[in-house]
Amino acid sequence: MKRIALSMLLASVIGAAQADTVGTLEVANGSVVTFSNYDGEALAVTGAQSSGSWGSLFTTAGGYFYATYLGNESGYTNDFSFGLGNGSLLESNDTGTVISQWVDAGTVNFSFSDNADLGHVFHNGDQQSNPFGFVILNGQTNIYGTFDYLLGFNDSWTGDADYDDFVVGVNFVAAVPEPETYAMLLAGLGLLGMSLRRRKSNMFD
Ligand SMILES: [Ca+2]
Ligand SMILES: [Ca+2]
Repeated sequence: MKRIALSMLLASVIGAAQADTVGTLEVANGSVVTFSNYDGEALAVTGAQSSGSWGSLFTTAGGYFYATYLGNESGYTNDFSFGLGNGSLLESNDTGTVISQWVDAGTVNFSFSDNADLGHVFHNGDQQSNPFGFVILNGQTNIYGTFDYLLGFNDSWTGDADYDDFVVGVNFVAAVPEPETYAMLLAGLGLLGMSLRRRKSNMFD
């Protein structure tokens, strides 16, 4: 009986530990949006785009969020950027530049900024105001890597809706338990085993 109880406990503990390691990047409040004239620099690596979704990105567990600069289409005095934690991606960066940030489960804290014309800062989760905001495009593999999603920002200064003014590829890697977690788990199981053995030997005292 005790052996069954112990194996059940072991299975549930291991199951819980494994559940902690599984986390994904998901779209919240998504709704389809269509657009045209996606013709930014990112075209060369992403192909033509004509639809995506509104919404925000959230993670189901803690982990590392990666953002890769894929290109922009800006002119005149435009100056766009992408912020993630203390890091940012700028127009002056080389395409392929990557920044990363630890994120807790929930809405990912990133933003797009229009630093010139309108001075807008648009955070993930803000109410989108067509055509100002960003669309979430399907993930893909291109010369810069494999991405969970592509994000296309539109600054709307001219009222267009092409969502190629600043393009970022994003990835999420869920946290893996630290070795200490496993050490504590094994130590706990060891104590349990000792107490069971002690009880068993007491039966024969
Ligand atoms: Ca635009
Ligand atoms: Ca554009």
